Amino acid sequence: MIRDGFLAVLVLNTFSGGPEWRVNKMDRTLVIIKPDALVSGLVGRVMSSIEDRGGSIAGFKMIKLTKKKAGEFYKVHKNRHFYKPLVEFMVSNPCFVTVVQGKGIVGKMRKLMGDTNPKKAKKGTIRRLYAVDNRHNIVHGSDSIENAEKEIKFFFKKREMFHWRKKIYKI
Ligand code: IDP
Ligand code: MG
Repeated sequence: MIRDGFLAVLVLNTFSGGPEWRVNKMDRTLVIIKPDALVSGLVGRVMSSIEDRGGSIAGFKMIKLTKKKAGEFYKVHKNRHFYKPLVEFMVSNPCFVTVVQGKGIVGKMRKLMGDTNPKKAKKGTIRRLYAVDNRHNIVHGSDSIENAEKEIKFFFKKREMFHWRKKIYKI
């Protein structure tokens, strides 16, 4: 209930479907917060670091991957020794799929994640800070603009992504 004299500060969301939702054709990427992050209570910290780097959240949902979906997502690695355990890991618990938007965001998110192997990842990166090993490494991030578009489409319908204004709505 909003009363006289009470200042309610709300974030104004405006929703628009269709291809125009992408503000100024801003770059976007797919970040997956993997099941190990959820289990370790790191979801908030990962999200904070994404926002701290200037990433705007355009889509976000919690999902439990099926083996079929995880296997398809990582099909490029089908013949690698780590493929099967990777799929098992990704379906072990829910994860958060996230569309992140911003200038040069694909590279920014890859830099923030760090090397696949946390031992090789630079100081301050998410994987260096939180990952256990090169399988359980907290986050996925698209590795190119082209793959980002494909990966976003793999998880999100247009109506599941949002265009919102960077403006505080005051009553
Ligand atoms: P990336 O996530 O840094 O882009 P990719 O080579 O695309 O790394 O591998 C996809 C995922 O597969 C990694 O994030 C990690 O979870 C897992 N993975 C990659 N290499 C290995 C490995 O040598 N052993 C175990 N798991 C691996
Ligand atoms: Mg990759």
